[in-house]
Formats: sequence, structure tokens, C-alpha cells
Amino acid sequence: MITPTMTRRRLVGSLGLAGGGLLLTGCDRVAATPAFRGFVEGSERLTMDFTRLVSARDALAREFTAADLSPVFRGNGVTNPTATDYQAMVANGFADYRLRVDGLVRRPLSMSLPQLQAMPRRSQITRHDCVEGWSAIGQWTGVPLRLLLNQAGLLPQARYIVFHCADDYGPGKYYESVDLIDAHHPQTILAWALNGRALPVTNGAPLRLRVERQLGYKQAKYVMRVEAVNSLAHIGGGKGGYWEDSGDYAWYAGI
Ligand SMILES: Nc1nc2c(c(=O)[nH]1)N[C@H]1C(S)=C(S)[C@@H](COP(=O)(O)O)O[C@H]1N2
Ligand SMILES: [Mo]
Repeated sequence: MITPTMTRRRLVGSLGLAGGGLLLTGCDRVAATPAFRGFVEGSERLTMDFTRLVSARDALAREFTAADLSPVFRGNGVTNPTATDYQAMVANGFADYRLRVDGLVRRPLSMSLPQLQAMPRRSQITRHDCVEGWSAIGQWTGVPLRLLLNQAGLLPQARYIVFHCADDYGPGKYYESVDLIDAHHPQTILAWALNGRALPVTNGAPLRLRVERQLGYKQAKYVMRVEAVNSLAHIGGGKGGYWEDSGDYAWYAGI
């Protein structure tokens, strides 16, 4: 972690190197000028803000206990996709489901549900907050997204991960996206179970995203395809998500 003291020392040190004799001869006088102090303090502030931002993005979302579970985890948005190919998968108990992982990866993957369930799993009891003003606490179990991305091998150009869903919502399919900080966050999972049971259709069967530091609309349900991209410009309406394109919702919905 970068502390303000380290930053100041490093900054002053590098100025000393760059400025040759500056620090030895005129150090105190230069350091005493308000302009120089302002410069150092300004840089420090930037660094601290940046550090706070990064550590906030890395911090874990609060986890709860079984006693906190909501009696019912309500469904919202699409709760039963009408697309015939989706309905056919439901009828077959998702035996034909395959999650595709592709885009800017070295080894595109096609994973069945049992294959995903055989990967290391993580369970977490978290609170889901919808912008519409309701919350629910549920236990999610699934495969950490970063493990899937590691298996596929992200290419260096990859900057965002896009989640393509099975349901039509208005004009196009629902989709969402996150950056690589959230994609690699330990609580970011593709969940196949809710409260210890197979994920219900209402809540996104067979697989839904949990990105616990963000609001409800980022938690893509019915995920069919995970695509690594360099830019969001050519996906959907270009703003990185269904609600980002069609409503006025922010792409980064941090909570
Ligand atoms: N594919 C898809 N994902 C979606 C939605 C949707 O309509 N379709 N709705 C979003 C919204 S606004 C919320 S609040 C949550 C609701 O999740 P739940 O149905 O498990 O409560 O899913 C999000 N993910
Ligand atoms: Mo929501």
C-alpha cells in the first residue's frame, strides 16, 4: 500500500534526481515556496484518492449469516425468458446448456453445467440492492469468474468482460459488462445455486453473475456467453449494458 509519507519521499527523491543539485543547494528555499508545497500536496492528494479508489474497488462486500437470509428472494426484471431455445433448455433440465467463454482469449471455452459445478466454488451470503428500492439477502454459490478467465487465458488487449443473456428485454437481449477489477474480484462469481438449491429460473437459471460491489441491474441472469473485449463501443448500444443503453443507469453502479 502506498502511504502519503512514501509518496512524498518518493516524489521529492525523484525531483532531487531530476533536478541535479536542486535538493542539495536550494532544497529548503524551494520547498518553502507555496507553489512547490502545493505541487507536492496536490500530487499526494491525487495518489491518496487513487489509492482509496483502488482499495475501495478491491474491498469485499459485506457478507451475512444464514440467520440474515431473506425468506423469499424475489425475482425482478425478466423472470421467465420466452425465447424458444431457452425454454427448450429448461424442459431438458439444462442438459444442453453450454456457457461460451470467448472474445479476446487464447482458448475459447464451452462449458456444461456439470463442468462448471466441478470447478472450485465459492459461497457468499450478500445483500442485493436494486435501484428500484428493494433489497434481499441470499446465499450464492458458483465459480469465481477469474478462474474461468484464467482457464480461457485473457489476451493483453482485453479490458472488459461482457455477459450475454438468454432473455429478450425490449428490443435486444439483456447484457451487462464489468471491467477487469470487478472481473477478478474474489466475490465475483457465476452462480449456479441460490440458498443451497439449483438456481431457480426466476433468479437466472442456470447461471447468473454476482458482482457484489454493484447494484442489482449489473447482476446479469441467464448468462449464455462471457466475452472478453477491448471496448464496449460495439456491444449493444455502446454503453456496456441493457439499462445503460436504454435508461439512464450508470455503467459503474458501485455500492
Ligand atoms: N438477464 C437479465 N438479468 C437481469 C435482469 C433482467 O431483466 N434480465 N434484471 C436485473 C435487475 S434490475 C435486478 S434487480 C436483478 C434481479 O435479480 P433477481 O430476479 O434474482 O431478483 O437482476 C438483474 N439482472
Ligand atoms: Mo434492479
